[in-house]
Amino acid sequence: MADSRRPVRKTQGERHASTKVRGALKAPSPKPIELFYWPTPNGWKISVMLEECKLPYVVRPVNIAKGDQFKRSFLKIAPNNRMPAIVDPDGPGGKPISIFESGAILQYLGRKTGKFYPAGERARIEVDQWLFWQMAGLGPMAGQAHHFRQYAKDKIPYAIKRYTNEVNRLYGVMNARLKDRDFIAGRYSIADMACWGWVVPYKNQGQRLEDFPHLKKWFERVSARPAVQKGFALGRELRQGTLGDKTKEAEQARKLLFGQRAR
Ligand SMILES: N[C@@H](CCC(=O)N[C@@H](CS)C(=O)NCC(=O)O)C(=O)O
Repeated sequence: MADSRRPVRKTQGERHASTKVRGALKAPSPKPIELFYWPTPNGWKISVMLEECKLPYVVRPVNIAKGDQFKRSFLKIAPNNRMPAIVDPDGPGGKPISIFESGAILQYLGRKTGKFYPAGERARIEVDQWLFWQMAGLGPMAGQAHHFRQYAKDKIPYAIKRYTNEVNRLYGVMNARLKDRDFIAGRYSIADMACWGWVVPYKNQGQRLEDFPHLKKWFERVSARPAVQKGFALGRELRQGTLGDKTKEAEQARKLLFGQRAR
């Protein structure tokens, strides 16, 4: 994780902070949200949402391949040693707040801005159920598919089949849902942002988008949004290689990530 006392690079997001109105009194620029981030499907959810909402933010890289997620300063914010997390200096009551778990962060940012998370109870429930579906289903199952297909040293046919099939089933659920609508839960929302990043690596999950035509169209629709492209590109340069590589670095990262027990 970057030292938070160090001056940080301005991100695209920070550009939104200054509003110049000639001759008028300038409203104080909102303090940027700190985004603890690494470019992965869970990280993209939040970089995309910040870009969509045009909120000012600064990136605090959490290099999970090098163990930044175990640093004491990060654990104070995210005790589960997983990114993403945020610190909003302008939280409820004007006081700072830190949040971990990408679903909770999306809901918070949606409530804070009134964007991409409807306030009406029925519409909100629509979004919530699909958001939780992603958090508890699509994300974890696709993660396991990545693990057993790409990263596990021993190729275990049962595990590969189990998670590839389960992701296939989940893609089928999304495909059916998108048959007669453009977005997962009514209007474009945090539910779409949550799911999108997990469809990006569909090939690594052993899936073909051609088998899911409604999902494919939705994926293209969401991918075409400028904020999605910006959020997806954020920090791409930070990541070198992938966990499945045969390099020494990848081997060390796999040891660090896949042998975790209670500390
Ligand atoms: N449920 C968490 C999952 C976050 C998560 O798994 N993050 C991964 C990267 S995608 C991570 O930080 N891994 C670090 C590790 O495994 O030690 C969320 O959605 O925020």
